Amino acid sequence: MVLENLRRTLSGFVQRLSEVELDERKLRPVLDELLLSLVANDVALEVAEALCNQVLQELVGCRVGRFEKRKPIVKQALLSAILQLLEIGGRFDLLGYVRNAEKPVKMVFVGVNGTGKTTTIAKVGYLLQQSGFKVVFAASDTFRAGAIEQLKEHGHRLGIRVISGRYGADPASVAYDAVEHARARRLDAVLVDTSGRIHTKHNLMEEMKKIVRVIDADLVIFVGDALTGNDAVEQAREFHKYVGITGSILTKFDADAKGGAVISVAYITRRPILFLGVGQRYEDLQPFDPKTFVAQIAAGL
Ligand SMILES: Nc1nc2c(ncn2[C@@H]2O[C@H](COP(=O)(O)OP(=O)(O)OP(=O)(O)O)[C@@H](O)[C@H]2O)c(=O)[nH]1
Ligand SMILES: [Mg+2]
Repeated sequence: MVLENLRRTLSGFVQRLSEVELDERKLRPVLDELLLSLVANDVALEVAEALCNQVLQELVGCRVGRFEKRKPIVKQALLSAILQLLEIGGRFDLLGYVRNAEKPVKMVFVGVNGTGKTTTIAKVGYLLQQSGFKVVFAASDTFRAGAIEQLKEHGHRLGIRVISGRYGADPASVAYDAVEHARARRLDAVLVDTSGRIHTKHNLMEEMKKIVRVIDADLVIFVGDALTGNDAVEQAREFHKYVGITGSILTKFDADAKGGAVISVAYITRRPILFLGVGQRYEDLQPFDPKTFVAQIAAGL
């Protein structure tokens, strides 16, 4: 027994000799290097800094082997922090949600012009249809020339009815008509296309708020263009602040997007990423999987 205790004490002593405690001075150079990699991968600077500071706090005071390399330890901690962030809102299973929710499920797609709202609505409509749900589109972008025809073209190809009004009509009332249509025909989901191009941010946000309020939307989905990096982050912040979003879809991943926007948008909104847009065909909508995404990021750090 005495011998056993002595052995344990001795081995603890030897272990302490071969270990060092991590402190900020040892960690900073490695963190700075990883911060630059994150930024090079299009993560917004403020988000990259916040993640690195979080990792620093977690690691300071940890004991590691004296000759162990610091970088793999710090990198692993950073990747865990990113994974935790991406799983924060829980995975959002859209099909499961629609299956269990009261019908019709009302979804409003928001975002600035050109990010891919209308294309994404067509893709989500197709996905729902493939799963046996009955869907209607609301052409609530009554602002941009050609917007109504664009949605109608998708509706025509997919065999999905589009409820529309005149250009200049109140977008909220078009959305409301689509909900009434869905109720009368016992449809499963209403997908509302909105305008991204209003003169001022204030007007745009007021218009979105009104649509969401008038139809009592179940889901508000932010659509951002992953290629625009920091701009997408600012937009997500604004829409979340003024309208409140359920989650995000980031588009154009087929076009060489580095992926940082996903991390930044998740960090700023603390809401799940639902899908990634990976092309222009209806099938090009990929459910977002945090683990696969982090594995891809890991390869690039
Ligand atoms: N490569 C690629 N292109 C996409 C993707 N999603 C949308 N696009 C393209 O992006 C362009 C703009 O898409 P829209 O769906 O019209 O964008 P929007 O947000 O509705 O634009 P506004 O109605 O002007 O506000 C179109 O040329 C789409 O085909 C994607 O995942 N990958
Ligand atoms: Mg559009």
